[in-house]
Amino acid sequence: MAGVIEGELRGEGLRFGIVAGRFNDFITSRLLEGALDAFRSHGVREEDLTVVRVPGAFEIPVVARHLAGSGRFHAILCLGAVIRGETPHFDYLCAETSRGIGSVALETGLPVLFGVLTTDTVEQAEARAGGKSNKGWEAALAALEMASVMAKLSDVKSPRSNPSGTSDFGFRTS
Ligand code: INI
Repeated sequence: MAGVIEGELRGEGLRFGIVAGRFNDFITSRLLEGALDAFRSHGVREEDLTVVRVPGAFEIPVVARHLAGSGRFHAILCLGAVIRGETPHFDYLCAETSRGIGSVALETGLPVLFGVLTTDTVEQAEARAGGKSNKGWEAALAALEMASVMAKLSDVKSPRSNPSGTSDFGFRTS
């Protein structure tokens, strides 16, 4: 039987940093509310949630990097809204923002979640930032799951440090 490591959606004792762009605030504030609701309803304490607002999506990665390097958080959640109709720089902005956020995760080894909407129209953005379907909520659940997965992975002993070849989960690692 294969050993399977899966995250749980339990927020007790976990700390999250949230970086949210102010550009298109009528969308990003809804994503932020969705994310905060998701964290609170899964047991994350108010004092374990830190929100940093930044001007726009382009500024998200540098703040995410700062928070990720602080050692204070189990995961960082990035929220923003880039809407094509409003900028000729849409493709550059989306590419830079996603590349930057992905780099922070790989560089720091911390889960850094991508909750940045990239849509063609305002209507599409609104549909993803509503009460029923809210990408902020969804990204917060992914943050909870990833924080749990990473905690479990850090418990798995490598074969080198664990010559018996048995993990904490009872399955063989070598
Ligand atoms: N920032 C966004 O988050 N969304 C956008 O749609 C957007 N548009 O359309 O330009 C946007 N621009 C601002 C950008 O993120 C930076 O804040 C700005 O260029 C200063 O660096």
